[in-house]
Order: sequence, then structure tokens, then C-alpha cells
Amino acid sequence: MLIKRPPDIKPSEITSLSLYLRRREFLKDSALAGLAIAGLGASAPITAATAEKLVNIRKSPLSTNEELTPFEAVTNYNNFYEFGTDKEDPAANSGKFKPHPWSVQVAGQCAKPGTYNLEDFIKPHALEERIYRLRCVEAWSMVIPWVGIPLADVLKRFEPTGNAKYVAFTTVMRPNEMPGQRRAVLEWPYVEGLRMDEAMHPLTILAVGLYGAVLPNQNGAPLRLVVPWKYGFKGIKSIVKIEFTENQPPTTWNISNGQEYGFYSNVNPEVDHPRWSQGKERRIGEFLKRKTLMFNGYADQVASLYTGMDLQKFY
Ligand SMILES: Nc1nc2c(c(=O)[nH]1)N[C@H]1C(S)=C(S)[C@@H](COP(=O)(O)O)O[C@H]1N2
Ligand SMILES: [Mo]
Repeated sequence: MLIKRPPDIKPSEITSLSLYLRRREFLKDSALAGLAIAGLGASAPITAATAEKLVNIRKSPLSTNEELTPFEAVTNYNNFYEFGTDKEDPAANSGKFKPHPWSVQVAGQCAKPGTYNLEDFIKPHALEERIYRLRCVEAWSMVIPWVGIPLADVLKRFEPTGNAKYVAFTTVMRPNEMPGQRRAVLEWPYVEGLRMDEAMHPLTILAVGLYGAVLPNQNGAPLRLVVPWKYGFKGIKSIVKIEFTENQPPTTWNISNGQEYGFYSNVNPEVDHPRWSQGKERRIGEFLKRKTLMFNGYADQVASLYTGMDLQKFY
């Protein structure tokens, strides 16, 4: 998450792409769609048109109605250090990664620990589209149409016990497929965690897709966390383990640099990162910065989770 260079997507590129995507949306249901997309394909990003579509997705009332960040930006400007530290690296280096078949180990304080196939706990008919802002600690943001299910619905099925106070998540460890893991830029595997009430909050989802299609590898295929009121780094990708714990679990960025990254990681314009302000953000594709909102704009829904906590201390 270190800033290495200014974000490098030109607004002009995004505008033309946005038009392309709207055109696709318009054509989708017509008999000519396949032909039209094939025709556009020569100059357009191939992934937008070819990503495997998900079906029967419900629209969620919890979505923001802000303008979407184009598919091209969402899938080519990524943080996924397992594939390299530059924003273009995940798209360039994740082609060999195999997200199928996939299983997730469930462990710790629950009645039903075990190893579950992805299909066992992500029921296709339960999929929802949730359009959320993603606010990175580097002070850029996007609006992404995620496809997923509430994390609470998944967790409840494992019957957490009264001792389950936190949920810990672990990313897959596959240095053969993830070139970034061959270098010690972070401690591998990547780990993250939430307090139980944060994990069970209706805004917290496990995502399996975006833009109506399965998650591209660079966005965390086949399963990643999305917590819209927290900085992007809480959104751990390619999850292989979920563990209910009594104690607060370690988190990768806190291990890496505890002065700069805390466990809570709530988007908070009033608590600066030690090296830069969190007061403003650049929405990818926009020229002028906008003010960062408390809890990334979700204060009405989540502020009560932190009543009585000193948010300077619990950053
Ligand atoms: N396993 C893993 N998960 C990760 C990261 C990572 O490096 N490894 N980066 C995080 C950061 S810093 C951000 S901002 C988001 C970016 O998600 P996106 O690339 O889908 O936009 O993923 C988060 N999840
Ligand atoms: Mo980030």
C-alpha cells in the first residue's frame, strides 16, 4: 500500500471505457449482443466481455447509486501483493492462478468446523449485487458492483459458540502460482480479522463476483471479503480459512507496520495516516479530490458498533 507513483489511469481512458460498458449493457439482451461484443472486442478489454457471467443476481437495497468505476479500472488497478506490489501487477501476473476447485477450512469456536467446498456455502440463488465504495488507505476510491452474499449468512451455518469474539481470515499460500509470495515483501500468508459484530453486520459480504461475472483473479478469486466502511486492505482476497477466535487475531498490515495500520482500520478522515492525510480521496476516473466521509459514508449504519471507543486509539 506504499505510494510508489501517482495513480496512472488517465480520465480520458476511463470515459471512453465507461461508454463502451454502457453500450454493452444496452446490447446484452439483444440477439445481436454476441456479434456486437465480438466486433468491439478488437479494441476493448477482452476480460469485460469474456468474464464468466453469474445469473439470477438480486439487486440489493443496500447499494449506493453513485456512478460505477469502469470494469477496466476495477480489474487493472489492484492491490494484491501476492502478484506484485504495483497496481498493474495483479492483472499481469495472476493468469496462472487456479481458483477452481476451491475449499475453505472452517475452524475454531464453532459447532461445525470442517473443510467446505465453495459451492457448499455460496448458494448461487442467494447472490446479491451490492454496489459499494472501496476506499483504499492510499486515498483513492472506486465504486464497485460486487456480487456476493452477507458474511453473516455464511457464518451462522457454522454455529459459532459464545466464545467466538472475532473471525480470522487467511489467504491461500501458493508461491508457484503467486510470484509475489516468493519475496518477503509481507509476511505470508496474508491474514485479516474482524470483531464478531463487524463480521455479522449486514453490510459485510463475501464476494464471488463483480460486474455480474465471476471475480477475476486479480480481484481475489474465487472468494474475498468486502467491508465497505473499512479501508480496502481489510478486504482479504482468495480466502482459504475462516476461524472463530476468542482473542483479536493478527492482521498482515498491522504486523508489517503497526504504527500505520491498526486492527480496526475504519475509514476515518479525522485520523491521518502518519505519512499523509485521510481527509480527501481521489475517486478513480475523477480529476478533483473529494472529501472522505466518516466510515466511508456508512456512518448511519455502523457508527453504533464503535460507541464509547476512542477512534484515535483504535485506528
Ligand atoms: N490477500 C490479499 N488481499 C488483499 C490485498 C493483498 O495484497 N493481498 N490487498 C488489499 C488492499 S490494500 C486493497 S485496497 C484491496 C484492493 O482490492 P481490489 O484490487 O479488488 O480493488 O484488496 C485488499 N486485499
Ligand atoms: Mo489498499
